Amino acid sequence: LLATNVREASAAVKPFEEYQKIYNDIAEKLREEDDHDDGSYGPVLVRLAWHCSGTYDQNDPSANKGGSYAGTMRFQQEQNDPENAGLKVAQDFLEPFKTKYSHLSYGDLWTLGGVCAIQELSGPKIKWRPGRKDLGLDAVPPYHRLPDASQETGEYVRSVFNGRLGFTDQEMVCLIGVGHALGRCHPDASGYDGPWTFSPTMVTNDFFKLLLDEDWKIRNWDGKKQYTDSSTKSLMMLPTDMVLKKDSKFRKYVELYAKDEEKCMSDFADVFSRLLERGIKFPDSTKPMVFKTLEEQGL
Ligand code: ZEM
Repeated sequence: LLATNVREASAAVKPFEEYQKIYNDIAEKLREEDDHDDGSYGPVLVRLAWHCSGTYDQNDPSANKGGSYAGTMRFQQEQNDPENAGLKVAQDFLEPFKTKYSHLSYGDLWTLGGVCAIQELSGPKIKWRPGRKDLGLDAVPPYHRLPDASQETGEYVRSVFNGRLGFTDQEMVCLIGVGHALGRCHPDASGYDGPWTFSPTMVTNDFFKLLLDEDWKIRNWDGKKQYTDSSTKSLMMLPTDMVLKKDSKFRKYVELYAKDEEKCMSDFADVFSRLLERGIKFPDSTKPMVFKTLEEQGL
């Protein structure tokens, strides 16, 4: 018997080679289209994978329990969640692969897009499984499940990442810090502005180093409250990011990941993979897949 907060993935999936082909298509498009932001659509693809998964609530047995399974961000209703502003770009980027590989569900497409982006931006290998199914409008999760960046307490961050998503302190620190090594904030999307690191198209542990080493001051501007580094004034931290430095239980993991990049990357690979599978039960016949990068294939 399945718990009511879990959905069963389809066992009727394609062989590994088919998904490696889709991975390669996405990776090649990422390489070819470098006209976005800092030169890559990769970061926004990672954010799409996170936002379609991060709506999961382990306590919710209703039809609209969220998570990546149901591909409901294809509905206007979910796109209109203010937290999802700016993600249409990523959906549009991936849409041609839905047309080309019509057997692929949106949940599988968007999570695979995130896996591909992380690996192609020199991140670790992320295990991935297919079998999510598109569900209807009644599966759209309610708003306010995705975290609100203006909150500045550990209690709030834990209410999302532990209360709803079931992650430990260490796992949430790892997810947030590696996620925010990538990309930037857009005034016309979230209202925040700027990148977290000097290499926003590379998966690194730089977020942790910068958070500890730099002197972060509230930015003096007429936008939302955010922090800026005193030395270059070109980087940013969100209020929720600063919690990782201020809360002593979080901070010890920030220190660990700042010092040990290898541990940081292997923990991230594991926890990001589990994030993409929250609320889904996969049949034993579906083995986790690990894709080769374009570079490894000499492509
Ligand atoms: Zn983010 N994130 N995020 N995040 N995120 C933004 C951008 C990106 C929070 C948040 O409010 C914001 C995780 C956790 C949390 C990425 C990945 C991951 C932006 C800027 C905001 C405001 C959006 C914009 O303006 O376009 C909060 C409050 C979080 C937890 C407390 C986790 C976990 C992530 C992945 C593992 C990425 C890659 C971006 C950059 C997107 C881009 O377009 O460049």
